[in-house]
Amino acid sequence: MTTPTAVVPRVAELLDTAQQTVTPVNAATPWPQLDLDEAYASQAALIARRQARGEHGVGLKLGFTSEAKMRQMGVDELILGQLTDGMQVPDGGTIDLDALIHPRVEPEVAFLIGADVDLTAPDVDLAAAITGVAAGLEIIDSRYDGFRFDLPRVVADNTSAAMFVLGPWRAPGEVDLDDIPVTLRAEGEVVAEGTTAAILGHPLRTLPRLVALGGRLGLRLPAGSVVLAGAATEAVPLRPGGVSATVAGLGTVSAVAVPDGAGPLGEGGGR
Ligand code: OOG
Ligand code: MG
Repeated sequence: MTTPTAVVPRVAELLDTAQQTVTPVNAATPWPQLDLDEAYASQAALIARRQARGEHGVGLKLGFTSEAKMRQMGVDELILGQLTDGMQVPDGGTIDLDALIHPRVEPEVAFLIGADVDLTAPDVDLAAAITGVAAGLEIIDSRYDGFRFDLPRVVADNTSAAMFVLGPWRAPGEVDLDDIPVTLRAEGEVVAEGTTAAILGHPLRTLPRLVALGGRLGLRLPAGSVVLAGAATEAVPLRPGGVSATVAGLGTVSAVAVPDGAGPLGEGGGR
């Protein structure tokens, strides 16, 4: 990693403010050129700001592990983002659309890491540390106008991470993740379909990639951490109403998106 430059705190502040004010960074905003190292440093600074507000890291996510996602977003490299407790919505819980700019939802496979893992250690066997597998929903919400970015920008924006929901954990020995149908539903209707094979051929193949990327960034996964392996399908716009993801044989996870104005900040609250 290069030494963080002066652009790093500035970018973190712009993106943090965009998220907190639910206002995208528009194309007119003066924007420094970032290389990928500076982008990951900006992401770390963004997470540090959230931690300073009392949030805690709860895991890591990978992005662009499927062709469908890479094609949709026009990028071709796997990326890593960080999850905090402030982003987690309980299974069956409510997603406040007031807090989101232009949210999209995608189905995920999630892993529970049962032991402390230092990703910088040599010969890390992350698969051996898995104690749970679950279906997940990820709500992504780019802080950039029009959901448009290049690779450094989406990395700085913590890979568009906004919220996530986890289904019930299953023991890893109980589930087969090889080429399993993945279905995303909104209001009961199928809105995206794929297979776990779309995730680098098999979701477990994401783990060495996570170790390589996370190790380079000096990250650790304490016992109890969550890993999102990356969406198997394109993301779809999140509309008011129920949304669910099902990974056949693994389980279903759901949430309800509550329309703008219906939350506690609507009707007189406002922002
Ligand atoms: C970036 C997030 C990608 C995934 O599962 O591939 C991601 C984006 O699409 O805005 O989370
Ligand atoms: Mg994702």
